[in-house]
Amino acid sequence: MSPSSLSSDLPAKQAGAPRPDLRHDWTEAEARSLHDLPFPELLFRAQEVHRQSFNPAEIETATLLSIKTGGCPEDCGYCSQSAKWKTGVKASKLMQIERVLAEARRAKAGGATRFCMGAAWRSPKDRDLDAVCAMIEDVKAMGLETCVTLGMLTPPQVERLAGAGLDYYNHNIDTSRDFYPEIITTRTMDDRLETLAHVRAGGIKVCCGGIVGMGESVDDRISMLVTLATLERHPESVPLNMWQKIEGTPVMRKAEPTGAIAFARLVALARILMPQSVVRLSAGRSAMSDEAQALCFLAGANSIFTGDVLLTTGNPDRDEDAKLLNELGMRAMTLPSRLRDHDLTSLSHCGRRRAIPTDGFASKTP
Ligand code: SAM
Ligand code: DTB
Ligand code: SF4
Repeated sequence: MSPSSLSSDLPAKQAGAPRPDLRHDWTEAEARSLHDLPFPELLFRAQEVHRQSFNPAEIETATLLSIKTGGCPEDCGYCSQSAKWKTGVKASKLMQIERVLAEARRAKAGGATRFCMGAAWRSPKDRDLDAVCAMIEDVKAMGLETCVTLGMLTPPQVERLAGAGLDYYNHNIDTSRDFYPEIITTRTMDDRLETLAHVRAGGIKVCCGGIVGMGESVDDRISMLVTLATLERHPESVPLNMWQKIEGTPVMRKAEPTGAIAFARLVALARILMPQSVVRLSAGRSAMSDEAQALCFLAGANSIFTGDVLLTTGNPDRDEDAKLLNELGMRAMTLPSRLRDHDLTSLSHCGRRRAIPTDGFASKTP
């Protein structure tokens, strides 16, 4: 299939049954041999795989909002929001829905197709979930895809989020199984995998990736990707974050900067191991040159966060991103029309139902 024959609604296909030709039995040795290929060969293979499922000129754009910042009881050694570290991040309460909706409108006006809401919780309380479900319903009603990241979930909590019409749940495994205890001690990799299984069983699409540059080895990075690629179903979305330096965190003492080529190798590997997943060049773009970002797109990354903040740290502003995409002759993906016809009229909210406008949906190329 030629790239030009691919339509811009390809990610929508991932909601369907998994393709029988997707592999879920990758070994770390195989992944290491791919990773270590001569760079041009690795990129060539990743590009071949990329073109089978995606238009390489298109990039998905999502905007993040921290709806509950700081004061988190977990001890993730990389995070500005853990109450255990003195990072200067002030703890705040759950944001009022009106403010969240105003930010979602801004994200939509800026061209984002997905709005991701993050909360610094170990796991949400049921009372919190009432408010988050209302946010999901209202953001979805604007014609945006919804994603939340709230920490660990029980099956009934997943059911409530699914009932609110949630599209994606972000829950990262962050690193390899071996390196995990060096970064986080208040939960295990298996706790993470358990929530992911609940999310999957509840019919919500999975967004799961990790962080690079926390002092882990290349084998740890590869092992993290193999963990994702050997799940029963690959995550629909795989965010790869370059660690954003946070003064006051334990990772600050062990972090090593990751070069653009090393990062692009990882992107290419993710693309080859999980051909139909959207691979997001997630946190860390502020510290990357245009050329480094372009290299990641060539390696198969096809999603970015837009908007000048992530959760607590910076991101390139929309104008910069627009200029980069324009210079590369690339464009932002538009939402599949399927969403207009189906999801927006079939929401079964946490008890609320309303007429949902389907106008104002024009795609916007930054
Ligand atoms: N508390 C929830 C959780 O841990 O799943 C949601 C919020 S948490 C901030 C979401 C993800 O952000 C983490 O799993 C981690 O992968 C990423 N993250 C946090 N701090 C980061 C940093 N300094 N640099 C890069 N990624 C980071
Ligand atoms: C993901 O993988 N990266 C996002 C999102 N999922 C929630 C978060 C990045 C956070 C970067 C550090 C900060 O802004 O605090
Ligand atoms: Fe809390 Fe999530 Fe940060 Fe860990 S990554 S400290 S769980 S907000």
